[in-house]
Amino acid sequence: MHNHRTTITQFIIEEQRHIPGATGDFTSLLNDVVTACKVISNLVNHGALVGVLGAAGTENVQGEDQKKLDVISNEVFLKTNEWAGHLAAMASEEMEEVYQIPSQYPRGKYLMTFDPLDGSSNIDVNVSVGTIFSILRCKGNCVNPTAEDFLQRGTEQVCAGYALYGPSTMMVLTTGRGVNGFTLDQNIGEFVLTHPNMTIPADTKEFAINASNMRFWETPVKRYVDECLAGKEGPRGKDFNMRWIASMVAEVHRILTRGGVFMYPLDSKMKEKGTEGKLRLMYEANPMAFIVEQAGGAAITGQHRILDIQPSHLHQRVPVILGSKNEVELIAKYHQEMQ
Ligand code: AHM
Ligand code: MG
Repeated sequence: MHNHRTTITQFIIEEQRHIPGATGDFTSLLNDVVTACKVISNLVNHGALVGVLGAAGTENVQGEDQKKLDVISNEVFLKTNEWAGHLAAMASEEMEEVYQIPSQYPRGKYLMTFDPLDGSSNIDVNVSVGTIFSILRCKGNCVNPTAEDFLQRGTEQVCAGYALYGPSTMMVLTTGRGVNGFTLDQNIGEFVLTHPNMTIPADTKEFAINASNMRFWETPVKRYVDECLAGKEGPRGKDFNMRWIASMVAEVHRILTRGGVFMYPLDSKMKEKGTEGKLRLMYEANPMAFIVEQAGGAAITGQHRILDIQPSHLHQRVPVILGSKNEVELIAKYHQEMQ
């Protein structure tokens, strides 16, 4: 007998049935997001064969060098999502201004923020990269939304997700009713539910941080990592393992799969430069925090829960510490003790 598998389309339609008054708009929007991720996955897979690797020769709003694939993925995301009438506007890590829906298309009731290709500094060395997105309701001006309309707390997100372009392409989603993971079946061109109800173990023996910044860390982070490194003989009484992929999507995916802690904390070098973190609140921290919390984990800046932050600007950066709940709570305690 044929073994029925749930496709992402079926899953989203069934999810929508739980939303009172839902019209099908949201299902349709998510289908377009899925299509965009499939297109990007295909480009990433073919890499040098289709000439998409290497530098674009431009900088984004953050002053970071853009890769060709950053620019192409951004374009794919915009074009795939602009026409259907579900969105009022989009905002991308790669674009300074809010992207208005072209005038020939109808406007919808949702806003979307995205990082089209996170971890793209890894792309030329063929390490996993991903796309991160977050969907908000448009509450104010839905004709020509401004940056202000996007500045909603992470708790307001309707949906968040990421696509991971790794050995297999996966899509992981939450609409606030748990976290589910889908794997792209290349033979049928559909994402299939393979990881229902993903949960993060509360304890872990694994942490992820860029240790080259160690001399700039603040005391609580230094204390936490030192105690992990002290292993069995130290205050934690167990040996820890360390990982750093430099690709947040791959890092969060590992944590969703087997637990762990990911940290990109505030440090003295950032403070000197006048920035408040490395990762971006609207494109990276909020969607990942929503997913991690929905999977039973926690996500903080050190001092605060990420999802509670009232954003002050579109490209705001924040420190990020997320993953297994008990570990994140311990790091939060170390921060409180410092105050
Ligand atoms: P990006 O959006 O420009 O790719 O930057 C975000 C990435 C994250 O995926 C990753 O965790 C971090 O930057 C790695 O930073 P570093 O190179 O300092 O280790
Ligand atoms: Mg990014």
